[in-house]
Amino acid sequence: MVETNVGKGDLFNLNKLLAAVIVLLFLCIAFFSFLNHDGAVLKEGTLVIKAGETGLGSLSIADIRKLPAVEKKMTVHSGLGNTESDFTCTPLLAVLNSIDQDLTQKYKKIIAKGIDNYTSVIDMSEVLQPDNVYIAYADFGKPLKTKTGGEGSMKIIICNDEFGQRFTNWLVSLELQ
Ligand SMILES: Nc1nc2c(c(=O)[nH]1)N[C@H]1C(S)=C(S)[C@@H](COP(=O)(O)O)O[C@H]1N2
Ligand SMILES: [Mo]
Repeated sequence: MVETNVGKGDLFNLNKLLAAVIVLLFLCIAFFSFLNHDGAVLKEGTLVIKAGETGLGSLSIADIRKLPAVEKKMTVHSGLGNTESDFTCTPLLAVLNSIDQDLTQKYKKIIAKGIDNYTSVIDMSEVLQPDNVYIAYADFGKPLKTKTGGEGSMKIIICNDEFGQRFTNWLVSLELQ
């Protein structure tokens, strides 16, 4: 009699444990699909421009190629040494103006983000300086490589930054603040 009661109690606890594990698994699935949803929207070769959660526009490299192009030869001093570059790029100001001429007045700074979630902050005053902030899409005439080595990526270059830390590679989004 006593043994049967103990057995029932164990079974009840096992069911409770099982239910808890299943609920936990569901929560994990919900959490990761939420993360994945956000990641799926951002992909290399497309630049999403937003203000907070509001999307202002989305531009492909083809869209950016239609804007006035500038060739920028430069030497970037990074941790690995000096790298010679000959970027094909377009001023970030032209990119913002192609969406809405008022953006530079409405917002104070820009958070640039790479596919690896690397972020750098650019002040709007820097964007308004002539010959300073560009979006590059080719180097020595060749499309920039994606993080995974594919073709077609974008990069922020800031001419007044001597060391390329804020040169956001694999650019996927600009958040205006
Ligand atoms: N997306 C992304 N951009 C980045 C980084 C990074 O880790 N991720 N590192 C920065 C740093 S610290 C440096 S020195 C330069 C290196 O430039 P390179 O990788 O183009 O040579 O990239 C900058 N841009
Ligand atoms: Mo660096």
